[in-house]
Amino acid sequence: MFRKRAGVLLTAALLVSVLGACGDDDSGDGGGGGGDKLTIGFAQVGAESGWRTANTKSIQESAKAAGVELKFSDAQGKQENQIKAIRSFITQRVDVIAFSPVVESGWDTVLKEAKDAEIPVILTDRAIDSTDESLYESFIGSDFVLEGKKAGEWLVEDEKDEPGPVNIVELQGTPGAAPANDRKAGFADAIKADPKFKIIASQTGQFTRTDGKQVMETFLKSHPDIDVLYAHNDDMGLGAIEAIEAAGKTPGKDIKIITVDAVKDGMTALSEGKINFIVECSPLLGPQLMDLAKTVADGGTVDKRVLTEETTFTPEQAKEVLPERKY
Ligand code: GYE
Repeated sequence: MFRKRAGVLLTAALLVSVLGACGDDDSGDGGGGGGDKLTIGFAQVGAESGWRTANTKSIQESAKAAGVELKFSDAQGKQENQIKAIRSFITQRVDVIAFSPVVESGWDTVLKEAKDAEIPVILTDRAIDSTDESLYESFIGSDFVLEGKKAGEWLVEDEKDEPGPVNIVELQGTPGAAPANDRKAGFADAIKADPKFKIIASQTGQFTRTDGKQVMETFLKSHPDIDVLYAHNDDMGLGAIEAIEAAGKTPGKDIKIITVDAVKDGMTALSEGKINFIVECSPLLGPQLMDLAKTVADGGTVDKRVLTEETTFTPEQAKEVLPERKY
């Protein structure tokens, strides 16, 4: 289908170059005006966390390196803004649309519009909740359920000789976002076999430092007996550390802290023993996204699911890798 559109475009480009008599075009791109440079419209979630900042940088830098024209839009955490951005990319007739869905549901209508316009879509970082897999070409990103599981499994192992109860508070990501839903589910699954693990409070901290701090303050006020904090990202964990210290407690000792992401600030806190364990989630999706976009734009086939490889870190491991950590 896309080949057909490419064919139409090529014919149009040829017509333009003939009609425009632009004989002095020696750029070598053959398009008589840069017409065959791949254009990607990317609708980003926002700038809520260190992870997101690193992800944006990765996408922008790799677009530049790959000679791709990137139309970048920041949705400031709002689904309606992302939908608007996607519609504008359709109107501008970009070659490929990529986006990281703020929430999982509610995408079918706008993605059908992209499909009708024969513009391929690549989901980046987060999945959508739709039964129609034909609405996108590929989904590149992490396995968030597995990340939650790794967090829970570490805790189970770390507490194996303790009688319990182990009182856990949880800071969830943005409500309805795939990483919030899945990291919650994976963690719950890993701890469920032993009733000594009790999630005594669980609330969203919106993936931000400010909200992480605020919610942790309320947790600390209503629960004097918190043993563990599980935060769905580093930033909320870092905000919570401020609240814990302000309450006169020692993060990493009085309250064990587990987070997800492994961005530089998180890894620094881990190396200082303020966080006890981090599950890595890589934001460096740019280079693979460019490759996928080029392939789909050329009419090639790509894997429906491209999984990111990730590890976990203890304080000792954080100390080792921190000097070379790029983000
Ligand atoms: O973990 C969090 C960010 O979707 C994987 O979004 C991403 C998450 C990441 O705000 O820090």
